[in-house]
This record gives sequence, structure tokens and C-alpha cells, in this order.
Amino acid sequence: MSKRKAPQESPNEGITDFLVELANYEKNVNRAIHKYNAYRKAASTISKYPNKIKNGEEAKKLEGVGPKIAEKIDEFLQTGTLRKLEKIRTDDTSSSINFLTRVTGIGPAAARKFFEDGVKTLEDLKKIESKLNHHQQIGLKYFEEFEKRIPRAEMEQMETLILGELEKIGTEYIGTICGSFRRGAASSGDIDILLTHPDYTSETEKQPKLLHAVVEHLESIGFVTETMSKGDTKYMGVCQLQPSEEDEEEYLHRRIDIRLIPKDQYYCGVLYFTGSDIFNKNMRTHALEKGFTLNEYTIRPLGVTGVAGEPLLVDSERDIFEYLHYKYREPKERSQ
Ligand code: DCP
Ligand code: MG
Repeated sequence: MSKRKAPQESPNEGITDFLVELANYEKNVNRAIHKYNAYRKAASTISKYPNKIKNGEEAKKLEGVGPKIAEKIDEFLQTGTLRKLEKIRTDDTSSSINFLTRVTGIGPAAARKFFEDGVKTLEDLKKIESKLNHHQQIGLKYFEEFEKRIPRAEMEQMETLILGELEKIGTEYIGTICGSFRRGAASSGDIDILLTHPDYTSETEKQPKLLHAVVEHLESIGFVTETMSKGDTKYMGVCQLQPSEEDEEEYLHRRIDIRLIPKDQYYCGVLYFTGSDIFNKNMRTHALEKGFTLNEYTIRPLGVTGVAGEPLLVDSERDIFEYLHYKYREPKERSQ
């Protein structure tokens, strides 16, 4: 999962920026995930709104914008700033914790603990490097590189390389680069790969070898350079493209996640990891209204008592949309 989201261009950029900043504050500092979701949702609808918003009243007509957010929009439009944000920005606790969570491997809880131990900055982290866990050490080592988004052209090069190598390891592998890349984004925060293989289903034994063979091969060609964690079904690491003759500069180190998914759950996984997170939430809500429960693994009908039944057969993303009578949306149309 990537930590920094791409800014959205819109006539209301000032508003969406402050909403995203408040969202991150709620998630990282207060660990108030519902407030985080509420701000993200409002930011997302406002970013799609084509007109320049004139006041809170106008914004309140949009989905996900309630009276409290409308009030903040009024304050922002009238004064050009928000007292709440000014306070958060100058508050040592908030700004330090917010900063620490930008390091991969440091979540809101670890950040607060570091802060309480007097560890607040990159310099502080470097001083206690040996006390960090392996994931956090890598996060620190590549802090600047991981903050940079990956241009689409580089994502495309990595896609070609990864899918080409996959074919060499085993012709039956199926792989998809999901995340913002699949949605057509101009830049991505990380590389999210989903893998499956016909030999592996939710009925068979686990097959960690199918995942590890891919990771080891990508290491052997020098593409995967470092590992944060390697489980039976989920790999988290670092990769880097090798420069070709024409390239003048080295490529940066990038965050790469690879997940191995049973074939029968693959398309629910592809749908989920393509996102966006807001699109997923909306689709899950729609599913519940239609009497289904949808998650990253399965879609199941809900009985009258609300108990989920057996997973439905799914062999494509379209199957899921059809079960739900939800109009199919191309990945590019799934920003919300
Ligand atoms: N996802 C989700 N809910 C979460 C986290 C992730 O639904 N809490 C899904 C939707 C995301 C996908 O996983 O699109 C990948 O997560 P990322 O954080 O990598 O998000 P993106 O790939 O969309 O953005 P970025 O370009 O910043 O990586
Ligand atoms: Mg991503």
C-alpha cells in the first residue's frame, strides 16, 4: 500500500487539499478511521465537481459533505485558511506523528510510541536505526525515494518486464498490475501485483512456492533488490529497473507488493486491489443493498437472517458486476 496519494487537479484543489490533510491527521494522529474515511469521501466527490465551489451551502448538496465540512469550506473560502489546520501544523505532537507515518513500516501506533520516546525526525530515526525492525530500516534507508511517485512510463516498463519474466517462470501464471496503475493513473505510489495459477485454488493446499519462485526469479535478474516480508501468500519488497544504454540516470528504488491468490478468488482480488478505496466502499455498500457481501476474496449472497452463503462462482470482474446488477465500469472509471 502506498503512503502518499497523488494530488487531484480540480477547480477546488484548495478545498480537497485541506480535506486530505485533515483526513491524514485523523488517521495518523487520532487513529480515527471513520473520520479519515469521511474526509476522504468528501474530498473525492468535491474533486469530481466541475465548478468552483462558492460556499459551504453549495458543497453540502454533494454526497459525503455534511454540515461540519460545509462550515470548514466556508471558513476556508472566507479566510483562505483553517484555524484547525494551522493548529495541527504547528502542534509538535501532530506534525511529528504525521511525519513519522510517512516511513514505510511505521504505522500510527508505532509513530506515537516513537514520539513518546523522543524520536521525532528522520535524524532521530537514524540515531536509533538498530532498534528499528527490518521493514522500518528499509523504509528509512529509502525514505526519499519512496516518497517520489512512479511515472506511468516507468510503470509500463516494469509491467512489461514482470509479465515477460512471469511467462518464463511458468506459462500458466496469470498476473495483473493493479492499484492506481490499472486505473490509468499518470503516476503511482507503488507496484501492486496480483498473481494466480490454475493449480492453486481455495480447495487446494497453500502453495507458497508459486509465490517464492517468482520472487526468487525477480531477485536473480536484479529487479527485486530487497525484502521487507515474505509470507506464503504476500510478499513486500523493493525493486529497481536496470538502466538501458539510452538511459542517462539510474532508476529509483520502488515499493513492490506481490500477492498470490487462489484462482477462484482471483477476480474479487483484482477488483479490490484495483480500487480506488472509495470505489470499493461504494460497491460494497451497493452489494449489501442487493443482499450480497463482497470483499477482497469472495462475493456471497446474504440469507434472510443476514448469514452469508457459499461464495458465488467468479471467473472475471464482469461476473461480479453482473451478480450485483451494477453497471460495469472500466478500471479507468473507478476513481469513486
Ligand atoms: N485498498 C482498499 N482499501 C484500503 C487500502 C487499499 O480498498 N484501505 C485497495 C484499493 C487501492 C488498492 O488497494 O486502490 C491499492 O492500494 P494503494 O494504497 O497502493 O492505492 P493506489 O494504488 O490506488 O494508489 P497509489 O498510486 O498511491 O499507490
Ligand atoms: Mg498502489
